[in-house]
Amino acid sequence: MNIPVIGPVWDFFSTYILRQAPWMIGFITMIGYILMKKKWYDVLGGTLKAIIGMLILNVGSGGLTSNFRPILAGLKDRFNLTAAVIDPYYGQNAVTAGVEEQFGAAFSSAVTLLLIAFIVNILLVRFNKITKCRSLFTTGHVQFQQAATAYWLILFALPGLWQGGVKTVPMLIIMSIILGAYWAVGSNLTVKPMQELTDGAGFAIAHQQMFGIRLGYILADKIFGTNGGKRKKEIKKVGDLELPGFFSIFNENMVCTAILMTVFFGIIMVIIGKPFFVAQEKLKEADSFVMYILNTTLNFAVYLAILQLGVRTFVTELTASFQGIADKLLPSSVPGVDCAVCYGFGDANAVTFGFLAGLAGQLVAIIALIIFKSPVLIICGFVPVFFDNATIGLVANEKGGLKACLCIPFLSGLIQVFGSAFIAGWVGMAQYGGYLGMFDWATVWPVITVILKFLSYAGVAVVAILLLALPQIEYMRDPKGYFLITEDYEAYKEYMASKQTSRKRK
Ligand code: ASC
Repeated sequence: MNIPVIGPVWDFFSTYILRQAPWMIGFITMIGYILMKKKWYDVLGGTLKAIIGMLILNVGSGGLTSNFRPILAGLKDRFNLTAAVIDPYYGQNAVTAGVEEQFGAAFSSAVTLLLIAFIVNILLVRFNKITKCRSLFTTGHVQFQQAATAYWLILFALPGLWQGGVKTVPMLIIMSIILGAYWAVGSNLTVKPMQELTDGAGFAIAHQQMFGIRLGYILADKIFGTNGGKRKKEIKKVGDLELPGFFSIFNENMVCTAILMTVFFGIIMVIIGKPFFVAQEKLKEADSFVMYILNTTLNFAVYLAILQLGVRTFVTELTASFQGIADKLLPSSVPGVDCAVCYGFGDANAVTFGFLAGLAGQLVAIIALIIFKSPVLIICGFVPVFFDNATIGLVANEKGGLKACLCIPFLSGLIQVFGSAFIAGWVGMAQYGGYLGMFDWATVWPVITVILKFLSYAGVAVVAILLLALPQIEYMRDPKGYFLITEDYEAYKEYMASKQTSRKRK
């Protein structure tokens, strides 16, 4: 769809701002501070800090991904598997190749879809007295990946939308409603877990495992925690572990990460074998493989530390300035940010434990697919296995302690593989070598696709109603605390404490 009025300005905005998280975060910070009528030099300083912080975070998360993605994908070559890699970037390539081949047209609508769905998200937050949505998506690179995958899934389910042109308006409107509602509702689900984890830092998660975060939060509390204060129980979190003797070195996050990653990735790299890495020109035949493994695996702790520095640099700027937006434009709302932002909070080791438990779950699921001769094979991609499970583990640890931090990401790892195998096989994306594979895209989106496939256009209404009902249900369960938690977290805590005391008295 051409938007003649906005034209080149929009092109510039979508390419360089909306889809580039650092600039989007900087843009929002700038608007927020301007609305707060800050002095121009404060606006400039705050905006720069936000952009730089996010760029630092990107160095960390990009470094993790580029170092460890080839290793996991290497398992595929080592065992000669024809498998789809679950990873947002492999998924993106699969969509691009698939749309071209299946529909004979270059795929270009994801950006337009992204824009309209983003407007749906803004409107849902703007009218949150009615919709109860409190969080705005700001992670453009993720939105772009999701727009591409949603495009395929919806087109697969509703082929009638395709009328010989990639740019039909009804198609984009239907897609935007579903995607925009998913963004608003999904990130809204993370408001409570994040406010509790960060003691009211004032952000939600706008990423690819938002339902996973809430599910992990609920399960951790119900199974391993106090069940909303109903059960008397002391929660032993990862950070409470007091390890004796040699094990005490694991209390230090960097050391813990370094040792665990060296063991786990070391084993995987030895299984893959030196020739693979030589062929990839990562090292020369004459170089020491042991030192190469150590250099690679120790870098995990390095990138994690960089990532956390990035979070510390930008988070306060973003959330302080967002107050301006919440006061003037989007009442009672918080910014939805990259999942990695929460790694600056909670027990640092929970990130590592969650990841490893998720990896174990994924490996078990992959072996099951091989044993049961599944027609679709999946291979772990680094982004889902790390970023989903570290995040879910961190939240689970907060509510349910160490056991929750290990069991729930393990379960999530199983679900990521089985859910992705099902959906990628069914819609035909597996044959193009990849699928997005993040938690919500292995659970919520397969369900949405099934509903749309079997109910057709009525399914669009069903999906929209089901999604939009979620914030309403959460609101009805606690009308008083619902907006207070974003508006004034200290007051919210007092309110919760008084609720607990009055419950005990009864
Ligand atoms: C994703 C994706 C990334 C990472 C990053 C995590 O889903 O596409 O590049 O997660 O956002 O910080």
